[in-house]
Amino acid sequence: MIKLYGAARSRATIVRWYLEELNLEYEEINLDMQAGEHRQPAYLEINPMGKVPAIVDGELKLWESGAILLYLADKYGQPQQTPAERAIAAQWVLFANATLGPGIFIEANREREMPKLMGALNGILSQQPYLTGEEFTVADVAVGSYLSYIPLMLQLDLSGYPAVENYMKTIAARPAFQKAFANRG
Ligand SMILES: N[C@@H](CCC(=O)N[C@@H](CS)C(=O)NCC(=O)O)C(=O)O
Repeated sequence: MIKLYGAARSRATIVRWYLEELNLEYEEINLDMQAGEHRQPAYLEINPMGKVPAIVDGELKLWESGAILLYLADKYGQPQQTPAERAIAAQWVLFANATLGPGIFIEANREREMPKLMGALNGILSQQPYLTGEEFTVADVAVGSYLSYIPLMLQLDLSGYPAVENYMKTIAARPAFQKAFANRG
């Protein structure tokens, strides 16, 4: 069974959401970060960077939430993906972690980045229900997670991005999302 290493209110929620979407069985190990469990040798064997989330799936130890999402998509998600489809998934996962997250959650970037990024997302989501088209995919877990962290962590007015707000409501209604976010500790 897949083991998910996380901690309360951590990015483990992103991985938990996708594990739930894929209906996979998994065991969750919650590290006490206040007590420094993520810096203990036993966990550094799994992630030498001492950060969560990480998974263990058989022989594989894997860390970085984006890499974990892409692995799960590849192994357990939509089958027979073309190189182009896999690249589009990677594009959105990298966008979420490297561009959207820092653009919104690092205060010094927000004023400059938020209108561009949220405006573009609003344009895309005005045309189609999900980021890659008609189907919910791993791209929606990656980007949707960061969008869903906005009302949980920041007080930002998103009313200028109505298609993004609708999208956030749609994904938050998914049972897998509700289970994952309810268990975020
Ligand atoms: N880019 C990494 C970020 C991981 C990360 O920063 N995790 C935080 C919790 S959300 C953490 O483990 N912090 C503990 C520390 O840095 O000591 C990912 O997406 O997995």
